[in-house]
Amino acid sequence: MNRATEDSSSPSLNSYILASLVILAIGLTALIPLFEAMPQLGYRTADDSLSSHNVASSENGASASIKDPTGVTPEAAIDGNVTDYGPTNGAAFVPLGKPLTIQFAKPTRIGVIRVLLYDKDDRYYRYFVEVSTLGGAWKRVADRTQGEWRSWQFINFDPVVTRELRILGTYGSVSPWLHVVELEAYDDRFKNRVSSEMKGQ
Ligand SMILES: [Ca+2]
Repeated sequence: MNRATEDSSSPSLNSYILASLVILAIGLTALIPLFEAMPQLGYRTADDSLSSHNVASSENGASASIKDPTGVTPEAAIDGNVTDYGPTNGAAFVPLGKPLTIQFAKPTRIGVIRVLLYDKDDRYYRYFVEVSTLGGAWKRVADRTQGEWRSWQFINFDPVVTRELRILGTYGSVSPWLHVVELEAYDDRFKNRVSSEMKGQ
């Protein structure tokens, strides 16, 4: 049986090993773009905690602001801390009628928002939440300007791609402030997970 080799000699075991290594190297090189694309495809290899998917957290590059000189500590609403707070600390203090605005690191698809309003007493709030559309207008995704809204808020809506959202208090039963201990935003893929992890809170 004739087999072609570079020097016309018979193929040896070494040439088979070399050929196998070359094929393996080509195969691995072809897979690199796939591995690089995995984060964009939503695959996570290490941290799959719910908070790692919260695009409104400072840890994930979001920023918070209150465009009013009386509003203070907007960053407390996106710091991931939902346990250390009191009547004068641990929340964004937002005057009624003024928005707390949260900007994401980049335009992102969201369909679920979870908010913790100050809940160390029986007070309640009224508020609404809006997201900016890519055209620049604001779209209201939650209108809670009626009723009594306390503690953890679960907001679910048709998903939108947005870079920015805002929450604005319209009423506070104790004082003219909206106290936002934390606000989180997720892709609607996490709706069930966000909802189930609220139990017991
Ligand atoms: Ca917080």
